[in-house]
Amino acid sequence: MNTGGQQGNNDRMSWWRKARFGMFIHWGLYAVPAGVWQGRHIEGIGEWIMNWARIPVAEYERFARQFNPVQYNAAEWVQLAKDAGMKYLVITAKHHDGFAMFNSPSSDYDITDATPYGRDPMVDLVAECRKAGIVPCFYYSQTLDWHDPDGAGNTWDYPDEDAKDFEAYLERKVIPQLTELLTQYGPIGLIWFDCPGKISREQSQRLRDLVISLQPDCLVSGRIGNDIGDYGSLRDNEHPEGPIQGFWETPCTLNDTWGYKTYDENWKSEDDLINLLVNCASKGVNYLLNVGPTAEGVIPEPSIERLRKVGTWLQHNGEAIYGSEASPYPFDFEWGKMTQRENVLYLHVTKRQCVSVRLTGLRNQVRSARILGPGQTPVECTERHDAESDRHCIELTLPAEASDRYVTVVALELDGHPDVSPSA
Ligand code: FHN
Repeated sequence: MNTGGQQGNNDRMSWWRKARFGMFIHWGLYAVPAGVWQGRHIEGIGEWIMNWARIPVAEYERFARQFNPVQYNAAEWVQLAKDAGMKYLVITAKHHDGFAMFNSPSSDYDITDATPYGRDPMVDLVAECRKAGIVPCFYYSQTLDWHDPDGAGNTWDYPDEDAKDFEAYLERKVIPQLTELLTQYGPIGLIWFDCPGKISREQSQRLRDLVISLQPDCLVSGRIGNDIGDYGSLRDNEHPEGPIQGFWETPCTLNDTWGYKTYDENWKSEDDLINLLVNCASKGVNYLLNVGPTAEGVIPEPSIERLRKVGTWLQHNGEAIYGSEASPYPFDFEWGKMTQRENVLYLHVTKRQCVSVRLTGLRNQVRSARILGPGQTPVECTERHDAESDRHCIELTLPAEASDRYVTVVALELDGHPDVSPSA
């Protein structure tokens, strides 16, 4: 697990904690080859194609001349995030290939100078996010930069790693570009740094200080390095199995790549996605789910279909996710998982066809039990003393006709803050 730091406090982290679900967007020049180089399918995540195929800088730069996302429509992307029930959006402003997907006055290797498109897509994206109430955020690769001779990672054009002046790269490229990102678009929710690698503690600290000096409320992801992020990042596609203290997020893919590949059709089902979201929420972890648009600016249809279904589920069940906290129990149940908010416990029944839910160890009185969704169907709840375990036991019988196709959520309203004796 990446630790990444826990510098954030409850005030600073408030919007992020409540959000629980965000959209990640990996969009860059790598969407032009889209997983294919010189007629070969290149294995691995698509945004790494320059590295996997050892594409020389001069050849990779040519993708910029082909990058013309005439179908890009910021309003549609943001509407999709909204339909999916996502509350923040993190887009790659610069990934490891070093190309700035925004207007970067300090560099010519950016979308406005180097592509036929010639415009800054971030202007509209941020504006649409604001209209929709979604927090706009930027991803920025601070250490790996395969374009810059002093950035880390490009050993095919610039093999002598020892000759690289990483400090000069930070001063020449990273600091000016972060300044641009934090001064050109108004308030930004967070900078999603990634792959810290060799960055020193002092250098990470300098980047953090820069972000906060420009925008005091802007968060910094744990992958800034040296444990000085506001929150921790789990590994890619890592799903928490047990309780985890502090502020955490897990970045996840919909298929097996972040950046678009024409031939990656290994899509997770909407059922999987809803279950993964529920699992994250039950451990108090944010779920950052990726889409990889094409070079024309289109989000692949299988992503759209799935995200809309997750959003429909959230329309009925969002009360159990947004602003929720981790389950007070340190384990999952045979019927599913739990979240809590104020004096309500949310029982997420992930096991299909489960009609009977049993919960022991709850010391509160239950005021009401209802299934979230249309009708808010009341649920019969019986309380008794379980002689075998010598514990208080609640049993709920779920009416089959009110069950959700994916995950049925029962809201148990209690007489106070949940008080449990959490032994299995
Ligand atoms: O190398 C990157 C990768 O391309 C992608 O951006 C992911 C997203 O979490 N982060 C790095 C690998 O962990």
